[in-house]
Amino acid sequence: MTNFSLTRRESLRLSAFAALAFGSGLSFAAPAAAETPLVLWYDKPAGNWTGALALGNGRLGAMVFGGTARERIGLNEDTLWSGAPYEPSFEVSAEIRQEIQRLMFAGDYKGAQNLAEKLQGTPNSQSSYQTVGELVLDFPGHDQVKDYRRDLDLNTAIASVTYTVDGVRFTREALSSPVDQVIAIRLTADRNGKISFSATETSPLPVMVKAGNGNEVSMTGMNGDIYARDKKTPVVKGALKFESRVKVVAEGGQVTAEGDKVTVTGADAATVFIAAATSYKTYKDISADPAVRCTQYLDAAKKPWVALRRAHVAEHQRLFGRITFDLGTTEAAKQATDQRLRDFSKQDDPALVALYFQFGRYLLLSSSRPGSQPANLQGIWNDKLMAPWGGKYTVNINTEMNYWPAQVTNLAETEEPLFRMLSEVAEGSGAQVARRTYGARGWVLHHNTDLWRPAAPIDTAFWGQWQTGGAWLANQLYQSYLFSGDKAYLGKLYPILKGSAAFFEDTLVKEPEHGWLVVLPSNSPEHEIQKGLTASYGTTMDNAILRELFDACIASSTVLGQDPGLRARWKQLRDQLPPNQIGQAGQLQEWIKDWDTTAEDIQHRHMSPLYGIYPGNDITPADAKTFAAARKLVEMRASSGMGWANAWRIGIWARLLDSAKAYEFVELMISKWTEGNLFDKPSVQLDGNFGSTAGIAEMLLQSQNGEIHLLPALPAGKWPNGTITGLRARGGCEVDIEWKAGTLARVTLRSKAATTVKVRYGSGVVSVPLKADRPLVLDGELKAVR
Ligand code: FUC
Repeated sequence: MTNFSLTRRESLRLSAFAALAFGSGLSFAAPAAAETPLVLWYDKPAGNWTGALALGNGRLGAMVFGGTARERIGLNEDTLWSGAPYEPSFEVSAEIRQEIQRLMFAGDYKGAQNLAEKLQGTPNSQSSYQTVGELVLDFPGHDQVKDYRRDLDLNTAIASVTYTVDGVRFTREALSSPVDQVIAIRLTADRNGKISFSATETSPLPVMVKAGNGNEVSMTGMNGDIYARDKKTPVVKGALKFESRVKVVAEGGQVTAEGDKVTVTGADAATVFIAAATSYKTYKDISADPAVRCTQYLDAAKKPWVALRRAHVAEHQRLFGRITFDLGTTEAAKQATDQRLRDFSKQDDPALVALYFQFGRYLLLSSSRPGSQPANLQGIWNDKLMAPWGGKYTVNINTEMNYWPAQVTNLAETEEPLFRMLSEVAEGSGAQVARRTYGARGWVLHHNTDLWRPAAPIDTAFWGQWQTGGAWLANQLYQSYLFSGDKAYLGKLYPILKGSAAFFEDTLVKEPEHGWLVVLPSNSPEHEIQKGLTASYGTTMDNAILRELFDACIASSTVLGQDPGLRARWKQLRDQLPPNQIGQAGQLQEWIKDWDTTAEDIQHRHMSPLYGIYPGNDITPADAKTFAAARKLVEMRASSGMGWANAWRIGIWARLLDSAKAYEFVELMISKWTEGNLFDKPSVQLDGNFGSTAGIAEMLLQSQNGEIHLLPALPAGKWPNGTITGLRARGGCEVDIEWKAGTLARVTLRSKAATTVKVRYGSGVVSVPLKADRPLVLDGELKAVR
């Protein structure tokens, strides 16, 4: 099914034309911004990392600064992490577990938390994602330039820089190709013989940089060690080799390779190819040869620029182009992107919302593709050796949030690395930790993992002693099945779900007060009950996650016709979990006891107890009392000092069907929590981008309650007219929505298989049969028009 609109076809033709033109050394004046709404553009080079423009093919990341006399391009390869394969678990005695339980039930939470230090992994820190370094291009004489412009076109995933020096117009285009597995840069000028530059690479890791082969520079090195929490003591020695190799192909002029540089003089045009690879094969095997890999990548990419570019653009658009989003364009859209961000609260600029929404999709596609590593805290873009929080997979919210847009915004393929990571955790460390630390079957994952897939609790019990990270991810992947209806996928997922359930079957304990079954010891991620204390049991988030997990197991085993004998047991466990409780302030309780009003940080960033509203579906409008209590809790939480935390609030408010509040957080994200290059702030993590994109989608379409709910939280005053095409709903349906003057005008539904769907708009609900691959159009009153 193709979703390309006319504009997209036109833009495809335009890009193909531009490719030909650039390929032949011609260049164009910079297009006016308003003509190409999916472009981020700036009139100056980036001053720092958060101004640079991100490119990625899932595996290889590039940050393009757009300098003139010196261009720096930050380089990342998604398997360059510190350390080497390791397993952090060890035997913990049943007596320790029983003593923790005794202390908890006796009300000595602090004592229980202290004893839970004995459950933390060895090491109790994890690996850091590490930068490869930078490609450096020096252009002699390009200090004073005129008519400068740099941009990133989300439609083509190409970053361009154009400027004039001494009457010559120079153009550079950069891309990270998912097809050819290289980063490539094309340098052209509007006069022959004007391309002169040198290229080299640098890295903060100990490396050897050497020119050779007539037109290449290779940078070879080793990764760093994993450090203890003090960030000084090495605990796992680095053992991963890596290489990045640059190859320069010029048309005309001269190319020399000497010392640590390749130099091009007087060429008509040139293409710089950058390959990067490590010795990582799997989380257990690091025996690959990065030099061989670089050679293979560079050999395979030996193509004319036009062909490389065309294949790149086509593959990017195949996925990115599935959604179009138009909220209208105002004069504001003519400004440079950084200016629009600064002025967002002061002017009407709905097109910036559409750009920001699409940027989240762009980042996900650029940092997670089949075969790559999952998007980490920074996607794949990191300029440090010790990234903040290690740039890890923090699974008490951040990694999940990265993937919230995957299904609803029609990028299902991006989930493959996440799914693969989860199976690796489940078969490896997750099972080891379950057995050794808890004496249980199945598998468990605590609040972080990394390239080596460790599953033990880490940091300290305060942070790490939370057992439902794996179950949360398993639930999220089960949701993918609800979107696609793909039974083969469910068949592969089922052992992960079942293994997660098995762990809790063996470890849930009965609390004495009500006889409920609880996860113990646990916490409500990072939220302090009192200063220094997070340890608890039976937290609201754990209960909601486990209800969904057992439900998913029952449903999957039914669909797949497996394990009929386990269903009754899962149902029984599910029904004995603590129910959602309403506290004295009328709020949904975060913990098993009503501690919310006295908790350390009432505006805590994590919205863990609201998991049941979003992204989960444990609390629905049908349960009006709990739904109202959830709303009360969000009100108490107000806003947060972290970007991602505000992004989460968009989705929650959308699920609470409050368009004004949801919009308030969209506005807050764009005006306050977004860097010049559209990265989430603080820019050390990109989850806020992903969470915002997903949240905006939730404002326009929801499908968690067995019906396709159109425009459930549309801020009609802010976005009076709009069209979004290609959103996905659970049940295998694709949905295009058009609204005018704040009300639904038209909806188109498509499904690959014949099915009947329920469609809701406001209080109106209709049930419509869909034929396979035959779009059905309904009008604003939900009547079929053809
Ligand atoms: C969680 C959050 C922090 C940060 C870190 C990566 O621990 O509480 O704010 O996002 O993950």
